[in-house]
Amino acid sequence: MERTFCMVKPDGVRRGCIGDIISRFECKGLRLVDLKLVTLTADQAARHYAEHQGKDFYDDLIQFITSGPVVPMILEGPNAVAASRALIGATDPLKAAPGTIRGDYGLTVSENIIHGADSPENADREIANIFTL
Ligand code: DAT
Ligand code: MG
Repeated sequence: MERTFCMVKPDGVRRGCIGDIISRFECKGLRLVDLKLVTLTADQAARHYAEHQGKDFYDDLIQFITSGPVVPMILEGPNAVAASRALIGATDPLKAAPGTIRGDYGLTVSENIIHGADSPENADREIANIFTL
């Protein structure tokens, strides 16, 4: 059994998509282990997106992810990382297939509704950053 970390971003919360998104994960068979509604601190946001530091979109990304409440969650199931990434779809909602969360709910890469960890190691690190610290 594998655990992953996903997080409804501020645009998803503002637009009232929390329930629909959680429902998709549940219907897929992933078990919800924990979730909460919080606004990330600047430090949490910087740690969460450390790999993108220095990129041209980094400042906007930090501004956006701290702009309102998010819904971080821990999901569990066989191949939870790959399964959740498949449900979420490509980073750019314009390229994400219809039927994926980003393909169905998003329009722009800078506000793409949801985050999903890309490896079990990053999932553990992201869970520690946002649920433990
Ligand atoms: P993903 O969220 O699919 O793992 P990523 O890790 O490459 O994608 O990027 C993290 C977030 O940064 C992404 O969800 C949205 C934002 N982002 C990525 N590329 C971008 C770009 N070219 N312009 C603006 N925002 C971007
Ligand atoms: Mg990523």
